[in-house]
Amino acid sequence: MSLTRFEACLVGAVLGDCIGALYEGMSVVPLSTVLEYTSTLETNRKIQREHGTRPADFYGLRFTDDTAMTRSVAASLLEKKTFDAQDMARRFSQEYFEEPNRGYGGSVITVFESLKNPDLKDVYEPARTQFEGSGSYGNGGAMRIAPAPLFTFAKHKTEDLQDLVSSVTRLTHTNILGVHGAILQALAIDQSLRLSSASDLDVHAFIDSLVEKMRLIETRDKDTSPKPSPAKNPKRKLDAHPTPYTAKLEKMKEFFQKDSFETSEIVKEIGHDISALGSVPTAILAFLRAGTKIIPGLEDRNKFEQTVLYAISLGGDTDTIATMAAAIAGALYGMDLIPEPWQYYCEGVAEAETMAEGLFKLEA
Ligand code: 8NA
Ligand code: MG
Ligand code: MG
Ligand code: MG
Repeated sequence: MSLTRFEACLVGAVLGDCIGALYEGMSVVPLSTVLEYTSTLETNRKIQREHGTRPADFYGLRFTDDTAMTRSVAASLLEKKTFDAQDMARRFSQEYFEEPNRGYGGSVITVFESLKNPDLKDVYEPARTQFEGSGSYGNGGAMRIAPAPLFTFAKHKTEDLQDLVSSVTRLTHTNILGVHGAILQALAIDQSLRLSSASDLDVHAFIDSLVEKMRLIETRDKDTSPKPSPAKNPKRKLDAHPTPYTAKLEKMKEFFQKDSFETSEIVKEIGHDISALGSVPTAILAFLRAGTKIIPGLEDRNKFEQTVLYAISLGGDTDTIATMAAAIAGALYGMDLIPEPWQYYCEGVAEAETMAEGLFKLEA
């Protein structure tokens, strides 16, 4: 295992967030629009290099809540060298109050308010009481989880990954769908780290391995949360399935048996919204599709670039879907496939590299 794959996991996540944030909430995002934007970044960088200046109208891309929270997860794991709920909760809350305008979800900010109270005994309590006790099913747990699989990988403690992810996620998201989404995202990164970057990506093997794990997890943890829950008022047919993540992964296998499938079909069956169930499987699908088929219009782009551009073109919660897809892709491809101009113009890349290096060096 090489450092470059750890770095590309966290750097990729930053780039997916920064670039994806330009389109967040747009239900339709033409691929050509995103491609044109990144081409402009590349041209600007070339001019900047040649003339030593930055075009006057260009200020660079800021990261959002996805990266802000990922950094807190990494910083806490690095400083404590273990999971420390109080420390991580304090970092989430402190980070939010330092920079509240990073585009946080509408409800999670009330958790940060409560976590600010120095007399709070149980840091898990504020999240548990969200949504009449059903907890948030948003993708805010999954979007920040990349440091967790890196941590357990470096420490040779992959058997602890699920518990770690659950503990990190439940600080803000206690709905079982929020927790399972974060676990699925972490498992995908862990699988990606373990693949040989020299051999072809096998979509069916990758999905089957996730299905096997998620089926066990979903049948073990029945959804006992009180209302409201998306299963009670499903947006998509598969959301009401008793093991919905498993069902969506199986559905993806059907998609991949066809030569091509449409974005509208993905949105209808899998989703592209701010729920974990409506975005984590989508991010995995983007990674797998870009990793195995050339996306029409992106013939000149490498697999990492295709992953990010395609993930954003699926629309909806674009920063979060792209950050998750790019973390999985980076963990496989390493830094060689990550364009320098994208790194240059996105905020937080150097810190992501430093944190990845710290995680890589952790010892068992
Ligand atoms: P969250 O926990 O506040 O959840 C996000 C939203 O999901 C909530 O505000 C609710 O509307 C809804 N929700 C979650 N759980 C329930 C429930 N049990 N019952 C009813 N409604 C529920 O925040 P988060 O951290 O999960 O949010 C992450 C997303 O929000 C990311 O995409 C992030 O980038 C951010 N964000 C998204 C958009 C967008 O338009 N897609 C815009 C700004 C910010
Ligand atoms: Mg965001
Ligand atoms: Mg988002
Ligand atoms: Mg380097």
